Amino acid sequence: MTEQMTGAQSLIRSLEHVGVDTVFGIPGGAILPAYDPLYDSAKVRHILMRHEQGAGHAAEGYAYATGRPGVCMATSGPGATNLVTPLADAHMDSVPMVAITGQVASPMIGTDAFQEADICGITMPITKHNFLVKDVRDIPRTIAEAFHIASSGRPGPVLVDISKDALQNNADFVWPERLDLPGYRPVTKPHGKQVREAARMIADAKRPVLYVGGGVLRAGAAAELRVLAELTGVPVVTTLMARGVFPDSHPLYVGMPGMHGDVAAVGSLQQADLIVALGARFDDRVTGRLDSFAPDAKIVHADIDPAEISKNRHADVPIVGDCREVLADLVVAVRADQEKGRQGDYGAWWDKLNKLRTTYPKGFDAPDDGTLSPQAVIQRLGQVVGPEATYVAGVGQHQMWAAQFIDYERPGAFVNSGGLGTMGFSVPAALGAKVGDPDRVVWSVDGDGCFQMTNQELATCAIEGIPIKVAVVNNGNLGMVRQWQTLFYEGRYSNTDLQTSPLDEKVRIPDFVRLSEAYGCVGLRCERPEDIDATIEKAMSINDRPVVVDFTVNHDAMVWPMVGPGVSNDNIQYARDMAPNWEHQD
Ligand SMILES: Cc1ncc(C[n+]2csc(CCOP(=O)(O)OP(=O)(O)O)c2C)c(N)n1
Repeated sequence: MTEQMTGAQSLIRSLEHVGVDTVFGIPGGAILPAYDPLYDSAKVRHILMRHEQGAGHAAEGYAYATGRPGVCMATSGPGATNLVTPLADAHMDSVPMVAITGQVASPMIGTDAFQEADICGITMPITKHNFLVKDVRDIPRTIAEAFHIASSGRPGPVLVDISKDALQNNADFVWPERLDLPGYRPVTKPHGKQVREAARMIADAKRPVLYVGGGVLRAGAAAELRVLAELTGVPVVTTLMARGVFPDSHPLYVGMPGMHGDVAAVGSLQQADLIVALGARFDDRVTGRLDSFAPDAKIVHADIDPAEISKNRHADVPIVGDCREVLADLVVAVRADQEKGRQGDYGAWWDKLNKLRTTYPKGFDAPDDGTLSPQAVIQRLGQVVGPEATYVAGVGQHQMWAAQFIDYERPGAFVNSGGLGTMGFSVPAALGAKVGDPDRVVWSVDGDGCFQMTNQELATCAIEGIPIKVAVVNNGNLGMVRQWQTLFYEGRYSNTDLQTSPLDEKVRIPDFVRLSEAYGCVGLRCERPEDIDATIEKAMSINDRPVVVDFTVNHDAMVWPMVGPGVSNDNIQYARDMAPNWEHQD
């Protein structure tokens, strides 16, 4: 039996149907009809955010924590445009997300009506797909399709823009029996021939590397990856987006490649004769200057999105498929080869990589003026809190240090904005991650610049009972930009001093401790190396409220190693003006 209801009611009913338990959003005129039945829903919790950008990042954090699409909701016009940044962020990092926006009534569309914005047009290049719904009868089917598209194939953000009259009109609620999406058929099962070819190349290679990207995380393929690595003995590098998918403590783990990657990981790709890229996209932050990247390597490239393959680097063996299925099939193919006596010999390769690992380990110099070293703060945080917590970074130096100095042992332990590099991601994404997985300790590791972009969501955390913990790595500056000014602009620090921890200590604008307290959180400050552990332990002991720690740190610390922008990976610097000696390694 069908039931008559308003479009708004059918929207909420549809969300319930697809299993949504949380929506992050802010109401307004055009979406207001939807907020009315939401008030009555026993299944869907709405979390009232302070900014739509926060709602979008919270949805992303929720998706990271649960593997299910995060949902955010906004009104038309400015509400919808405030979602642009998180949509672009989710698109770049393949985060499943459904954004629902209100649109002005359909007769008003195109008239420059109050709070009208063509959000479908605006977000066309930064969503996996988007829908404009003007007919109340289309709402259930569109919601079903949106969730299917967001979470299948290469995950991504889908926007559903619904006109106000569609929300207000009445229709029978009809849930679609099956989805009819012509042209949308993600290939998950890889071709056997290519997989066998890849296995053969792994056996023949002398210097192979598994280059593991975020696609392996999204595919939930950590277990399969480990089996393949252990079966073959091939070294593993994980990108920024894949940190934790392979345990840092594993002997086959060589590190993170990229602009601020480990020397051994960067060197392994540069000197490889075979790169098996799994759910990775040869991002410029990984390849450095593309024309000098891994000159001797043959490429096996596996990805669920055929558009990624050979986009930046030609693939000798292209494999289209879900990384979990690709890895599972590769394991079978490698085993079959090994039973026939075909097995790679990588002894000399490992000797070389081990030498790189021991010669160029991760490290940092402690400041000699008694101030806190940001790397030490982040390293101790990881050690005291441990690998079961979720760490959510902002963007900048602290993000790189969080990637470098916290040991990740499980998939999903590190959440960050890799592709878009979005300042303001951390606090709301941590909020979303905590809602999605409330039993886990969630630490936002943020910069003083990033924190000032979205810290109003601390109010949301305090009011909604979402006890995240925030470590503000407060160097008083837009640190990463300042680092580039140091290196490339002769130390001319144009517009990077934020005055959040001035060296003369007179005024802090804002004072993060007092700001946090004003938001209903506990605010702590740590300024001396000997207080780091006690401060972290104190923060860990508070679980009924959000906690913010202002770690006031040295202003001059820099992120090393570094491959300069537009520079070849061969020229990675281990520290300022210090390059590894590759030849010496032979
Ligand atoms: C929204 C946005 N605006 C500007 C930038 C450029 N940017 C990259 S890192 C950075 C500085 C970040 O400063 P802070 O949050 O204090 O972190 P730190 O580098 O000091 O650790 C800036 C401005 C960006 N990535 N995102």
